[in-house]
Amino acid sequence: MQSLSSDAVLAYIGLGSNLQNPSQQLHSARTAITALAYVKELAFSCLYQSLPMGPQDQPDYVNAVMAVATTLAPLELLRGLQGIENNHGRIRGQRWGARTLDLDILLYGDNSIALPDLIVPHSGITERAFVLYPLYEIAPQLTIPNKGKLIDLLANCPLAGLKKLDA
Ligand code: A4P
Ligand code: MG
Repeated sequence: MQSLSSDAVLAYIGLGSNLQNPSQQLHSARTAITALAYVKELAFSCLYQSLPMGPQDQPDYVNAVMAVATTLAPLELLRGLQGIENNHGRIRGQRWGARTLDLDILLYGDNSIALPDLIVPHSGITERAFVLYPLYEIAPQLTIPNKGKLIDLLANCPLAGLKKLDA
């Protein structure tokens, strides 16, 4: 793994899958993210099983959150993650439909980004148990830009069927 300069940014990535062995998809994605140039893994949450948000006629999801240090610019990181999604057989069909792998940039330092292709903090972050609980596991002290303390957001977010999976 390459070393990162001191101007690296702490970013959080949300991982999700509900097709073709979701747990394996997430393990493989973790390896691929760590192999990206200028990205270093700092932490990886447990895997969580969650009920689908959106169309209900799809399998349950497996979700996790990863913390990385990166010197990639936000859009460079997004393109790297989209390449990994594509390599995992991601087919973009129905919005919120079933997928082999979804990689979202949840946070990029304390930046607020509003570009046509990239909204950070990720929209919906505050209402999604499958994001907030794994995030809390690896970053309990976190404050989400313009949204407040993670622990307060969690207190207002029902589990909605979220279950931690055995390692
Ligand atoms: N985009 C904008 N901001 C970001 C960001 N912060 N990170 C753009 C990543 N991408 C971002 O995404 C559509 C576009 O969002 C991209 O082209 C990118 O430029 P996509 O992955 O192609 O499509 P999508 O994922 O179907 O749409 P969307 O709105 O991103 O959905 P979400 O929010 O990713 O939710 N239920 C459970 N239980 N667990 C899940 O993980 N995931 C989804 C998808 C639905 N239901 C789920 C889960
Ligand atoms: Mg997405």
